Amino acid sequence: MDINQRMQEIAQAKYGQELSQCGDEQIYRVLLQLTQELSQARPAPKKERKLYYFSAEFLIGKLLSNNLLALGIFEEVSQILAKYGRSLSAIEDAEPEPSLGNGGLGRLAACFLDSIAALGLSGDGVGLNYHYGLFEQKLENNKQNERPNPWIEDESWLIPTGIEFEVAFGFGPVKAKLLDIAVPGAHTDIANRLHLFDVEKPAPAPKGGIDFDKTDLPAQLTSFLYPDDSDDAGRLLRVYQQYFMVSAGAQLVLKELEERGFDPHTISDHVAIQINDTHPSMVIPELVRLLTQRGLTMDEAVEQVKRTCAYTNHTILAEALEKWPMSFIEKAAPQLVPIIRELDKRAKAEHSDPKVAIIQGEGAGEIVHMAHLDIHYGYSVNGVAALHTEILKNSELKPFADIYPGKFNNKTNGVTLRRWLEVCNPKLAALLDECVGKEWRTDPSRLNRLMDYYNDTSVLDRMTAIKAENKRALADTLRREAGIEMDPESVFDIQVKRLHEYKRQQMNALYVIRKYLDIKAGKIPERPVTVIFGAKAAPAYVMAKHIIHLILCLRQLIENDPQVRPWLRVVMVENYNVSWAEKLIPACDISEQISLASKEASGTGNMKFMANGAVTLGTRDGANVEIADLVGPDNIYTFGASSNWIIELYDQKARDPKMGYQSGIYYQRPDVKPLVDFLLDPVLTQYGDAADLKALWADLTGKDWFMSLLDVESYISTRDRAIHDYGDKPFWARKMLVNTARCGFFSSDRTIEEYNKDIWHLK
Ligand code: 26V
Repeated sequence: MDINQRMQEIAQAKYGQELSQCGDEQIYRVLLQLTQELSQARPAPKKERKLYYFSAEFLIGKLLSNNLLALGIFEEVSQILAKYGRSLSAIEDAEPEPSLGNGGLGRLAACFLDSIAALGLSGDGVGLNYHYGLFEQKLENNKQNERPNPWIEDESWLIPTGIEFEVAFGFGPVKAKLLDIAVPGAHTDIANRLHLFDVEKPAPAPKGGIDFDKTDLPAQLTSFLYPDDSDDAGRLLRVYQQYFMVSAGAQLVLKELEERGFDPHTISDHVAIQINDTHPSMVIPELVRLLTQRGLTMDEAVEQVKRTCAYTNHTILAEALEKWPMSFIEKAAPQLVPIIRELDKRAKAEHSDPKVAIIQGEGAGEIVHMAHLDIHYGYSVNGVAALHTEILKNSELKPFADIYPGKFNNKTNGVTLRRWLEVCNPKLAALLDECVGKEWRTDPSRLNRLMDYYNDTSVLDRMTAIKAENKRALADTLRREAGIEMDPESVFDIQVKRLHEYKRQQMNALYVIRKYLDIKAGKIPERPVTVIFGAKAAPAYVMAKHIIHLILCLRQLIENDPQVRPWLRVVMVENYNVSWAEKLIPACDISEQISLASKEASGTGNMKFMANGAVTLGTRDGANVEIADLVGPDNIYTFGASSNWIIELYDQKARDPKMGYQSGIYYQRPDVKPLVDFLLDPVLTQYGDAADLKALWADLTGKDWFMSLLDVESYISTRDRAIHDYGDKPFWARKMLVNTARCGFFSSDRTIEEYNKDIWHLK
């Protein structure tokens, strides 16, 4: 097809004018239509066995560049636009970013769909079409406020299908309308689909904040992603959402199975369902129910489901493992209750250990343990990084690993290097083409050949120059969009991820305090550092909001201090999302991955930073362990207590709650106390809310459940060492080079090949 001609035709038909006369937003819509036409013209792969990736989140990000790349017309379109003096990145500004995910789990699902399609495999996503998605973050008066993020426009990536299913809730039936987003595969000619279910009449956006009537069903079913679940109405709504997704999804699976000409008795030969964390776990009893309706006996249905469903665990945090009161399920989906009881009875008959029961408690206190349902009735259980899987097998899920040793397997996460290198860092991608050949784009293991340039000063200099350009571009964007000034010559030290105590943004803030106090005492750092944060806190997560408050107060304090400002800056980007990540990651020097060892299942930001030549400063946690193995100790900065030691400390504490180590550190370590006490200093509290900062101080000195104070000293000294090393340009450039050279393992294409070989067996 002549792309230029088609673009002109669309512009004429839509706007009655030539492309050259169109504004950026109009050109965006022309390209949206073009991309949709090309994607929809692609066939779905015709295969014997098809995967359905069930997930409550798909953090797909903007799709224009991604899809142009997958369709193989990214370069051509960029050149056509250049002829009119336009750039794709400016045009992409017109595209709203869907926020259909919270963080890592949702973004992983999006990377996986990209890789499944690129590998030509038959695999679709199944999820929900949240209208306001995850909230939009506003930073006001040094605090986070939330607003709805309406992202759906009249013309969007959503394709109406006309397909509808009925979902039977306790209060009555609701129609689930299916909308699709095309997922064209790079380097293939197929397209898969992301299936998003929606209600017929969605509720309008709430005015002002994100409060809404959680009992207004069905209208509110697809309003928000995981609405505040700190109260029962919110938690119950979440169960309704989950059942809506899995019931409609299971019906879609069966409809397509029948259309492909297969008998429901043989579903496990033709379908694999991957359950992404426990949010879609009700698909198990729902599928049993639907199969028995279609003539299978209970035994047959259970057997088929057991061979169809596989479960991925994404966290070991006990508070994040879903356990629903039976009364909630009774209310939302009463027809599932007898099936869950039957599944529980069968599991109990075989395994008497109460720790592995699906239903625990009695009477009104009965709860359903969703992960236990998945493990008994799925054929595979996987963790998302080597260390995480070992912890699942040896501690968190040990009783299950003892019963089903063969089910447990590891699938270390990955990221699509198409979005996270080719699209977001085109200059580095072009250099890689020159050095290792364009083949790395289909075979990321080729990136290892970059090691041949370890001593090539011209390549090292070019990598340094590209990093500098990316840093300037980020500084320009921040100046333009947020009025933030930063010194592109300074070290860009970045921590971007959801705000959670276990990720320890508070420990990063303690480092900032250390440097601030040093500078005030006349101890000038070796070189200027810009400490960049991006993080959303769950609206009801009080301590996380206090940490954001601390960061923002520190920022203002330093901005107002001409003595400190030349050496230390704090920047917090507002509303951190996929688009911000694409700008921040290529500009990063030091990647902060500082979770308390054993707590971060994998991390995927760590992999994106690594690919873009940032050097990791991290604990030996999640996939950091594998990054360290791949790059070697000279090309990563690790610090802090080991995961084994941390697990032992938690065990001790469980045995004897008085075993406090944290407050001990505060009182015993003379270097630590002043950092924490600075939270009470009027020098700081003048910029914010003294009570909030005091609450954070009290938590750090009395509880510090995620042990920031345990690691803070080794963190500070290791970070100082990294910043020192940065001064030796060739020395640092080699570290950058090794990181990019070794990132091929973290391509999600590799991860998906492993899922397919070990779990899905798609042919
Ligand atoms: C959920 C919740 C919900 C309630 C309270 C606290 C809490 C804490 C954590 C979570 C996370 C849920 C699952 C999740 O997003 N896991 C992330 O999955 C990524 C992809 O596998 C992985 O890279 C991250 O390490 C992991 O945190």
